[in-house]
Amino acid sequence: MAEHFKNYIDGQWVESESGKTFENRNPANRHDLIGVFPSSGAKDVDRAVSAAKKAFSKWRLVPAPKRGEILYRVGELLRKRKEEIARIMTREMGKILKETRGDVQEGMDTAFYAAGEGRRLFGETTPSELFDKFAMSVRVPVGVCGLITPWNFPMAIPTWKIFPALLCGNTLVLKPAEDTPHTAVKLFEILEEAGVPPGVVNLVHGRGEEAGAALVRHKEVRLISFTGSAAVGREIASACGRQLKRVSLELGGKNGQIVMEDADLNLAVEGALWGAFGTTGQRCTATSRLIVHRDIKKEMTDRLVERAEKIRIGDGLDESVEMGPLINEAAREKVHRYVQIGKEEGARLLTGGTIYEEGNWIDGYFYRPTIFDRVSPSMRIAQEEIFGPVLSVIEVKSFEEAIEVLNGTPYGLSSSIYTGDVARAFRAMRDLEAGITYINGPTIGAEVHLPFGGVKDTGNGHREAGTTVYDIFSEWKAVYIDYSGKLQKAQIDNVE
Ligand code: UN1
Repeated sequence: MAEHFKNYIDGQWVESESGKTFENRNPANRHDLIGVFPSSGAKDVDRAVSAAKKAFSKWRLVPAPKRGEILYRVGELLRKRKEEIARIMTREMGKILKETRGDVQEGMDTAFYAAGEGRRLFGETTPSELFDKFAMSVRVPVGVCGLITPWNFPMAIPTWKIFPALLCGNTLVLKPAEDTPHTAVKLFEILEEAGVPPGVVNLVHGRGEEAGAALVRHKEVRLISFTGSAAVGREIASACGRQLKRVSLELGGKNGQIVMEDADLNLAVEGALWGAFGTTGQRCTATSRLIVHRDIKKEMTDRLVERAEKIRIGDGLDESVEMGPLINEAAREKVHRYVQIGKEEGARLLTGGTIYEEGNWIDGYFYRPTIFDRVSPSMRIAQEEIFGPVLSVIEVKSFEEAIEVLNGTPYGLSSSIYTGDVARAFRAMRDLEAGITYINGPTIGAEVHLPFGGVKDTGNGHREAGTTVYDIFSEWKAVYIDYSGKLQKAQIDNVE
């Protein structure tokens, strides 16, 4: 019998109102049933939002340093259960253990950062223009937040949203991706154990079209934070726009790595392999374009192909495996469809491009690391997010052309340049249209104390992580204290 999981509402583990469920299976072996989860609808969301609303009246008054102490305990519990959760995560979404351990680590880092922020959460004081008057700005919570998260970082991304939301005094409802509900359950067990009061955090499982949409529509939800595809992001943004609801979006990428002729090629090869094939290419920061100077293109692609063909594919729970499966059948079909598109567009397939069904691996969604050469910047495989292990190599003749090609997509999340020339590094830092630029490093691997997000179609101008995420989850309030004992009129009494 498969284990049966529940929603977490108002401090209780509860069934969905309808009793409908969905299955969660291991992408490395579809016969491995992990559990059955509630397929929630509008009624469940309403229950969770009511609980969050009720809890808000008390939680917003808890001193921020105290809220921070609870988050510190959350970080400690994550540390204690890191290995257990990493294994659960690998089984549920496929990426290798090293990476799922990193995912839990990212959650811990975010917890400890938020805990420290409890004793900062700074506002500003500034002189008033009038005598005997004091002026300052303070942060206040937004209210009930709706958080909708993807499956590729099932721990890190929920924590990027949950911890700052809580620290700022908000209460929330999380709707995690249907592919990774088990990791979310583990996180909520920890939140409960750490002492987050009932109703402050609520977990509702289900499909985006049902539970997610109900959360976006709900009148009492004051903020939506979503990480996922640009198509869904647009829908959410327009629904929130009509309701004048605060919305923070972190959407797709088509990230490029530039390699100039003066680069350290060993470094550039290592970086491209990790950026393109780490997490089976399923990061929004993944390197999907390699923009290479023509003088070194042959050597670079020869080395990449040789290395890509040696990548050990398989179940991520096996420590010797270097690349796990794609998340599900639909994802694999999408990747394979893009490979056909690439061929039809006239790109040359250097390696991969096929489903991997060797030995024990016929029951998972495996795909070979794939490299296309002779890709022109306007081809669909160079423009659209594939979200899989597919790298498109684009040859350029100059630094200026490299920058232009890198900037020539609708997205702008991460970017990278490998060069030995400090002037080029600084120019790239200035001219690349992206929220993140790496010099001599791959496009993946952002750290939690720096702003994370992108320009153009990658989002709507917000930045998660760093200090900037606290601007998403708090409202600014300006406060004036007049101790002159008389009515003073700004802009009028201070004019000579
Ligand atoms: C994502 O792919 O949605 O920078 C997040 C990175 C990770 C986070 C990726 N720390 O690659």
